Amino acid sequence: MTQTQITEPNRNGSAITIQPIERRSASTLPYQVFLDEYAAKNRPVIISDVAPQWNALRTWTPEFFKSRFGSNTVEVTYGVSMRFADLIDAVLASTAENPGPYLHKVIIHQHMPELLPDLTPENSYSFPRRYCSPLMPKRFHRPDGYLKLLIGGPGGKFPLMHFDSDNAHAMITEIYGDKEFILVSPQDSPYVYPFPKSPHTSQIENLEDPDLERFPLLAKATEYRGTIRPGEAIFVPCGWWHSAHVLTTSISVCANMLEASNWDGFIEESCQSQNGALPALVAKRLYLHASGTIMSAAEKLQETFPRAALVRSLAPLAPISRNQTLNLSTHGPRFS
Ligand SMILES: O=C(O)CCC(=O)C(=O)O
Repeated sequence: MTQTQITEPNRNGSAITIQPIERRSASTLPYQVFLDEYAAKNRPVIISDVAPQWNALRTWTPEFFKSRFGSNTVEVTYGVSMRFADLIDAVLASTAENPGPYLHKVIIHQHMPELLPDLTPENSYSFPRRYCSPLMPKRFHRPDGYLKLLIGGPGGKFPLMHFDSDNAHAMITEIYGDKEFILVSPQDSPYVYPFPKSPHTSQIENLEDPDLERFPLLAKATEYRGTIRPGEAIFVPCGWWHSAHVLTTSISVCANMLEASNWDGFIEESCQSQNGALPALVAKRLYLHASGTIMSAAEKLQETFPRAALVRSLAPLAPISRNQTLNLSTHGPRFS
Protein backbone atom coordinates (compact mmCIF):
# COMPACT_ATOMS: atom_id res chain seq x y z
CA MET A 1 0.00 0.00 0.00
CA THR A 2 1.53 3.25 -1.03
CA GLN A 3 -1.19 5.69 -0.04
CA THR A 4 -1.16 7.97 2.98
CA GLN A 5 -1.54 6.50 6.40
CA ILE A 6 -3.96 8.19 8.78
CA THR A 7 -4.08 7.80 12.52
CA GLU A 8 -7.57 8.51 13.79
CA PRO A 9 -8.51 9.06 17.43
CA ASN A 10 -11.69 7.25 18.45
CA ARG A 11 -14.17 7.78 21.28
CA ASN A 12 -11.65 6.47 23.83
CA GLY A 13 -9.07 8.98 22.70
CA SER A 14 -6.81 6.15 21.47
CA ALA A 15 -5.52 6.03 17.93
CA ILE A 16 -6.02 3.32 15.32
CA THR A 17 -3.86 3.25 12.22
CA ILE A 18 -5.93 3.45 9.06
CA GLN A 19 -4.68 2.79 5.55
CA PRO A 20 -6.71 3.28 2.36
CA ILE A 21 -7.24 0.15 0.28
CA GLU A 22 -5.36 0.28 -3.02
CA ARG A 23 -7.46 1.07 -6.11
CA ARG A 24 -7.01 -0.12 -9.69
CA SER A 25 -9.03 0.15 -12.87
CA ALA A 26 -10.07 -3.00 -14.73
CA SER A 27 -8.95 -1.32 -17.95
CA THR A 28 -5.31 -1.52 -16.82
CA LEU A 29 -5.43 -4.68 -14.71
CA PRO A 30 -5.26 -7.88 -16.80
CA TYR A 31 -6.63 -10.92 -14.98
CA GLN A 32 -3.21 -12.60 -14.74
CA VAL A 33 -1.70 -9.43 -13.23
CA PHE A 34 -4.55 -9.38 -10.69
CA LEU A 35 -3.73 -12.99 -9.75
CA ASP A 36 0.01 -12.31 -9.50
CA GLU A 37 -0.15 -8.95 -7.75
CA TYR A 38 -3.11 -9.40 -5.44
CA ALA A 39 -4.29 -13.05 -5.10
CA ALA A 40 -0.78 -14.55 -4.92
CA LYS A 41 0.46 -11.76 -2.60
CA ASN A 42 -2.72 -11.83 -0.49
CA ARG A 43 -3.28 -8.08 -0.92
CA PRO A 44 -6.71 -6.46 -1.02
CA VAL A 45 -7.66 -4.16 -3.88
CA ILE A 46 -10.68 -2.22 -5.14
CA ILE A 47 -11.15 -2.54 -8.90
CA SER A 48 -13.30 -0.08 -10.82
CA ASP A 49 -15.33 -0.83 -13.94
CA VAL A 50 -15.38 -4.58 -13.40
CA ALA A 51 -18.69 -5.41 -15.05
CA PRO A 52 -19.76 -2.57 -17.34
CA GLN A 53 -22.07 -4.83 -19.36
CA TRP A 54 -24.18 -6.03 -16.45
CA ASN A 55 -27.83 -5.27 -16.90
CA ALA A 56 -27.99 -5.24 -13.09
CA LEU A 57 -26.07 -1.95 -13.07
CA ARG A 58 -28.84 -0.36 -15.08
CA THR A 59 -31.91 -2.05 -13.61
CA TRP A 60 -31.35 -3.17 -10.00
CA THR A 61 -32.85 -0.64 -7.63
CA PRO A 62 -34.83 -1.09 -4.41
CA GLU A 63 -38.02 -0.49 -6.46
CA PHE A 64 -37.02 -3.22 -8.95
CA PHE A 65 -36.82 -5.79 -6.13
CA LYS A 66 -40.01 -4.56 -4.52
CA SER A 67 -42.10 -4.64 -7.68
CA ARG A 68 -40.66 -7.87 -9.08
CA PHE A 69 -40.26 -9.99 -5.91
CA GLY A 70 -42.35 -8.07 -3.35
CA SER A 71 -44.58 -10.98 -2.33
CA ASN A 72 -41.72 -13.54 -2.04
CA THR A 73 -40.53 -14.43 1.45
CA VAL A 74 -36.76 -14.28 1.90
CA GLU A 75 -34.44 -15.28 4.70
CA VAL A 76 -32.77 -11.98 5.56
CA THR A 77 -30.38 -12.82 8.39
CA TYR A 78 -29.97 -15.63 10.93
CA GLY A 79 -33.49 -16.82 11.78
CA VAL A 80 -35.26 -13.76 10.29
CA SER A 81 -37.44 -14.04 7.19
CA MET A 82 -39.73 -11.41 5.72
CA ARG A 83 -41.58 -10.43 2.54
CA PHE A 84 -39.30 -8.79 0.02
CA ALA A 85 -41.59 -5.73 -0.09
CA ASP A 86 -41.31 -5.31 3.70
CA LEU A 87 -37.56 -5.80 3.53
CA ILE A 88 -37.20 -3.04 0.93
CA ASP A 89 -39.44 -0.67 2.94
CA ALA A 90 -37.31 -1.31 6.04
CA VAL A 91 -34.08 -0.85 4.06
CA LEU A 92 -35.34 2.47 2.66
CA ALA A 93 -36.28 3.63 6.18
CA SER A 94 -32.88 2.62 7.59
CA THR A 95 -30.70 5.36 9.09
CA ALA A 96 -27.29 5.41 10.75
CA GLU A 97 -29.02 6.02 14.11
CA ASN A 98 -31.73 3.42 13.57
CA PRO A 99 -30.36 0.76 11.17
CA GLY A 100 -32.73 -1.54 9.31
CA PRO A 101 -32.18 -5.15 8.24
CA TYR A 102 -29.28 -6.36 6.09
CA LEU A 103 -30.04 -9.12 3.59
CA HIS A 104 -27.18 -11.62 3.39
CA LYS A 105 -28.75 -15.08 3.17
CA VAL A 106 -29.87 -15.24 -0.47
CA ILE A 107 -27.74 -17.58 -2.59
CA ILE A 108 -28.64 -16.42 -6.09
CA HIS A 109 -28.32 -19.72 -8.03
CA GLN A 110 -30.44 -21.47 -5.43
CA HIS A 111 -33.00 -18.88 -4.35
CA MET A 112 -33.29 -16.30 -7.17
CA PRO A 113 -31.79 -17.81 -10.36
CA GLU A 114 -33.94 -15.45 -12.44
CA LEU A 115 -31.43 -12.72 -11.52
CA LEU A 116 -28.50 -14.48 -13.20
CA PRO A 117 -28.97 -13.05 -16.73
CA ASP A 118 -28.51 -9.57 -15.21
CA LEU A 119 -25.04 -10.59 -13.99
CA THR A 120 -23.58 -11.70 -17.30
CA PRO A 121 -20.97 -11.74 -18.68
CA GLU A 122 -19.33 -12.80 -15.43
CA ASN A 123 -17.00 -10.44 -13.56
CA SER A 124 -13.88 -12.41 -14.52
CA TYR A 125 -12.00 -11.37 -11.38
CA SER A 126 -14.57 -13.19 -9.27
CA PHE A 127 -14.73 -16.44 -11.26
CA PRO A 128 -14.80 -19.19 -8.55
CA ARG A 129 -12.10 -21.28 -10.34
CA ARG A 130 -11.34 -24.49 -8.36
CA TYR A 131 -14.82 -24.49 -6.81
CA CYS A 132 -15.94 -25.42 -10.38
CA SER A 133 -13.45 -28.24 -10.88
CA PRO A 134 -14.84 -31.76 -11.26
CA LEU A 135 -11.93 -32.81 -9.02
CA MET A 136 -13.39 -30.90 -6.07
CA PRO A 137 -14.86 -33.21 -3.42
CA LYS A 138 -18.66 -33.07 -3.42
CA ARG A 139 -18.91 -31.09 -0.18
CA PHE A 140 -16.77 -28.26 -1.55
CA HIS A 141 -17.92 -28.35 -5.15
CA ARG A 142 -19.62 -24.94 -5.54
CA PRO A 143 -19.53 -23.83 -9.21
CA ASP A 144 -21.59 -20.80 -8.19
CA GLY A 145 -18.85 -19.62 -5.76
CA TYR A 146 -21.71 -19.15 -3.23
CA LEU A 147 -22.82 -16.12 -5.28
CA LYS A 148 -24.86 -14.10 -2.79
CA LEU A 149 -27.18 -11.08 -2.90
CA LEU A 150 -26.62 -8.34 -0.29
CA ILE A 151 -29.09 -5.51 0.34
CA GLY A 152 -29.11 -2.94 3.14
CA GLY A 153 -29.75 0.71 3.99
CA PRO A 154 -27.61 3.35 5.76
CA GLY A 155 -26.35 1.99 9.07
CA GLY A 156 -26.92 -1.60 7.90
CA LYS A 157 -23.99 -3.97 8.02
CA PHE A 158 -22.87 -7.53 7.65
CA PRO A 159 -23.50 -8.92 11.14
CA LEU A 160 -19.95 -9.69 12.23
CA MET A 161 -16.38 -8.98 11.26
CA HIS A 162 -15.13 -12.34 9.97
CA PHE A 163 -12.97 -14.06 7.43
CA ASP A 164 -14.42 -16.54 4.96
CA SER A 165 -14.37 -20.29 5.46
CA ASP A 166 -12.57 -22.74 3.11
CA ASN A 167 -9.68 -20.25 3.18
CA ALA A 168 -11.54 -18.67 0.25
CA HIS A 169 -10.88 -15.32 -1.37
CA ALA A 170 -13.98 -13.10 -1.78
CA MET A 171 -14.99 -10.49 -4.33
CA ILE A 172 -17.90 -8.15 -3.57
CA THR A 173 -19.24 -6.19 -6.54
CA GLU A 174 -21.32 -3.09 -5.84
CA ILE A 175 -24.36 -2.57 -8.05
CA TYR A 176 -26.30 0.25 -6.38
CA GLY A 177 -25.28 2.66 -3.63
CA ASP A 178 -22.10 2.91 -1.58
CA LYS A 179 -20.66 0.52 0.97
CA GLU A 180 -17.58 0.91 3.12
CA PHE A 181 -15.27 -1.95 4.01
CA ILE A 182 -12.92 -2.24 6.95
CA LEU A 183 -10.29 -4.95 6.55
CA VAL A 184 -7.68 -6.25 8.99
CA SER A 185 -4.85 -8.46 7.81
CA PRO A 186 -4.42 -12.08 9.00
CA GLN A 187 -1.17 -11.00 10.74
CA ASP A 188 -3.23 -8.79 13.03
CA SER A 189 -5.63 -11.61 14.03
CA PRO A 190 -4.42 -11.58 17.66
CA TYR A 191 -5.75 -8.00 17.92
CA VAL A 192 -9.33 -8.61 16.76
CA TYR A 193 -10.54 -10.94 19.52
CA PRO A 194 -11.77 -14.00 17.59
CA PHE A 195 -14.45 -15.98 19.44
CA PRO A 196 -12.65 -18.95 21.05
CA LYS A 197 -15.26 -21.38 19.66
CA SER A 198 -15.67 -19.61 16.31
CA PRO A 199 -12.19 -18.44 15.31
CA HIS A 200 -13.46 -17.03 11.99
CA THR A 201 -15.54 -14.34 13.72
CA SER A 202 -14.50 -11.37 15.82
CA GLN A 203 -16.15 -10.35 19.08
CA ILE A 204 -15.80 -6.66 18.14
CA GLU A 205 -19.26 -5.54 17.09
CA ASN A 206 -18.83 -1.87 16.36
CA LEU A 207 -15.68 -1.57 14.34
CA GLU A 208 -16.49 1.98 13.25
CA ASP A 209 -16.33 3.17 16.84
CA PRO A 210 -14.83 0.31 18.82
CA ASP A 211 -14.75 0.05 22.58
CA LEU A 212 -11.01 0.09 23.17
CA GLU A 213 -11.47 -0.37 26.91
CA ARG A 214 -12.99 -3.77 26.22
CA PHE A 215 -10.80 -4.53 23.19
CA PRO A 216 -7.52 -2.67 23.90
CA LEU A 217 -5.39 -4.79 21.55
CA LEU A 218 -7.35 -3.47 18.58
CA ALA A 219 -5.30 -0.27 18.87
CA LYS A 220 -2.32 -2.30 17.61
CA ALA A 221 -4.12 -3.39 14.42
CA THR A 222 -3.97 -1.54 11.11
CA GLU A 223 -7.37 -1.04 9.52
CA TYR A 224 -7.60 -0.92 5.73
CA ARG A 225 -10.62 1.08 4.64
CA GLY A 226 -12.26 1.66 1.27
CA THR A 227 -15.67 2.43 -0.21
CA ILE A 228 -17.08 0.65 -3.24
CA ARG A 229 -19.50 2.39 -5.60
CA PRO A 230 -21.60 1.00 -8.48
CA GLY A 231 -19.42 -0.96 -10.92
CA GLU A 232 -16.58 -1.37 -8.41
CA ALA A 233 -15.53 -4.57 -6.66
CA ILE A 234 -13.41 -5.23 -3.61
CA PHE A 235 -11.09 -8.21 -3.48
CA VAL A 236 -10.87 -9.57 0.06
CA PRO A 237 -8.00 -12.08 0.14
CA CYS A 238 -8.22 -15.30 2.14
CA GLY A 239 -7.81 -14.93 5.89
CA TRP A 240 -8.45 -11.16 5.83
CA TRP A 241 -10.94 -9.99 8.43
CA HIS A 242 -13.65 -7.87 6.88
CA SER A 243 -16.66 -5.90 7.87
CA ALA A 244 -19.07 -4.11 5.50
CA HIS A 245 -21.04 -0.96 6.38
CA VAL A 246 -23.74 0.51 4.17
CA LEU A 247 -23.38 4.25 3.52
CA THR A 248 -26.28 4.77 1.10
CA THR A 249 -28.95 2.18 0.20
CA SER A 250 -26.84 -0.61 -1.23
CA ILE A 251 -27.26 -3.64 -3.48
CA SER A 252 -24.28 -5.88 -4.17
CA VAL A 253 -23.23 -9.44 -4.92
CA CYS A 254 -20.46 -11.49 -3.39
CA ALA A 255 -18.65 -14.61 -4.63
CA ASN A 256 -15.90 -16.83 -3.26
CA MET A 257 -12.86 -18.09 -5.12
CA LEU A 258 -10.34 -20.90 -4.70
CA GLU A 259 -7.19 -21.17 -6.80
CA ALA A 260 -3.48 -21.96 -6.51
CA SER A 261 -2.76 -19.09 -4.09
CA ASN A 262 -5.17 -20.27 -1.40
CA TRP A 263 -5.19 -24.03 -2.09
CA ASP A 264 -2.75 -25.14 0.64
CA GLY A 265 -4.69 -23.17 3.25
CA PHE A 266 -7.89 -24.72 1.93
CA ILE A 267 -6.41 -28.19 2.46
CA GLU A 268 -5.38 -27.30 6.01
CA GLU A 269 -8.75 -25.86 6.90
CA SER A 270 -10.82 -28.61 5.32
CA CYS A 271 -8.73 -31.30 7.00
CA GLN A 272 -8.95 -29.58 10.39
CA SER A 273 -12.73 -29.79 10.23
CA GLN A 274 -12.58 -33.52 9.45
CA ASN A 275 -14.24 -35.58 12.19
CA GLY A 276 -13.65 -39.03 10.73
CA ALA A 277 -10.97 -41.65 11.40
CA LEU A 278 -7.28 -41.05 10.70
CA PRO A 279 -7.12 -43.16 7.49
CA ALA A 280 -9.97 -41.12 5.99
CA LEU A 281 -8.18 -37.91 6.93
CA VAL A 282 -4.92 -39.09 5.36
CA ALA A 283 -6.78 -40.17 2.20
CA LYS A 284 -8.49 -36.79 1.98
CA ARG A 285 -5.25 -34.88 2.45
CA LEU A 286 -3.45 -37.00 -0.19
CA TYR A 287 -6.34 -36.60 -2.60
CA LEU A 288 -6.44 -32.80 -2.18
CA HIS A 289 -2.68 -32.47 -2.62
CA ALA A 290 -2.73 -34.67 -5.74
CA SER A 291 -5.71 -32.89 -7.27
CA GLY A 292 -4.08 -29.51 -6.47
CA THR A 293 -0.98 -30.61 -8.39
CA ILE A 294 -3.11 -31.66 -11.38
CA MET A 295 -5.08 -28.41 -11.29
CA SER A 296 -1.92 -26.30 -11.04
CA ALA A 297 -0.49 -28.10 -14.08
CA ALA A 298 -3.73 -27.63 -16.06
CA GLU A 299 -3.81 -23.93 -15.12
CA LYS A 300 -0.16 -23.34 -16.05
CA LEU A 301 -0.65 -25.06 -19.41
CA GLN A 302 -3.67 -22.88 -20.17
CA GLU A 303 -1.69 -19.75 -19.37
CA THR A 304 1.28 -20.86 -21.50
CA PHE A 305 -0.37 -22.62 -24.47
CA PRO A 306 -3.96 -21.32 -24.48
CA ARG A 307 -4.71 -22.53 -28.02
CA ALA A 308 -3.22 -26.06 -27.97
CA ALA A 309 -5.90 -28.73 -28.48
CA LEU A 310 -4.59 -30.96 -25.68
CA VAL A 311 -4.52 -28.04 -23.27
CA ARG A 312 -8.08 -27.11 -24.18
CA SER A 313 -9.24 -30.63 -23.49
CA LEU A 314 -7.58 -30.50 -20.04
CA ALA A 315 -8.98 -27.04 -19.22
CA PRO A 316 -12.26 -28.22 -17.62
CA LEU A 317 -10.22 -29.92 -14.85
CA ALA A 318 -9.19 -26.46 -13.63
CA PRO A 319 -11.17 -23.89 -15.61
CA ILE A 320 -9.85 -20.35 -15.59
CA SER A 321 -13.06 -18.91 -17.04
CA ARG A 322 -16.73 -19.89 -17.14
CA ASN A 323 -16.71 -21.04 -20.80
CA GLN A 324 -14.29 -23.87 -19.92
CA THR A 325 -16.48 -25.43 -17.23
CA LEU A 326 -17.91 -28.91 -17.63
CA ASN A 327 -21.36 -30.11 -16.66
CA LEU A 328 -21.73 -28.24 -13.37
CA SER A 329 -22.92 -31.25 -11.38
CA THR A 330 -19.71 -33.26 -11.93
CA HIS A 331 -17.58 -33.44 -8.82
CA GLY A 332 -14.90 -35.50 -7.03
CA PRO A 333 -15.19 -37.96 -4.11
CA ARG A 334 -17.52 -37.58 -1.14
CA PHE A 335 -15.15 -36.62 1.66
CA SER A 336 -16.83 -35.22 4.74
O1 LIG B 1 -21.81 -7.52 3.24
C1 LIG B 1 -20.82 -7.61 2.56
O2 LIG B 1 -20.61 -6.93 1.58
C2 LIG B 1 -19.78 -8.64 2.95
C3 LIG B 1 -20.26 -10.01 2.66
C4 LIG B 1 -19.41 -11.04 3.30
O3 LIG B 1 -18.42 -10.75 3.92
C5 LIG B 1 -19.77 -12.44 3.19
O4 LIG B 1 -20.81 -12.74 2.60
O5 LIG B 1 -19.01 -13.29 3.71
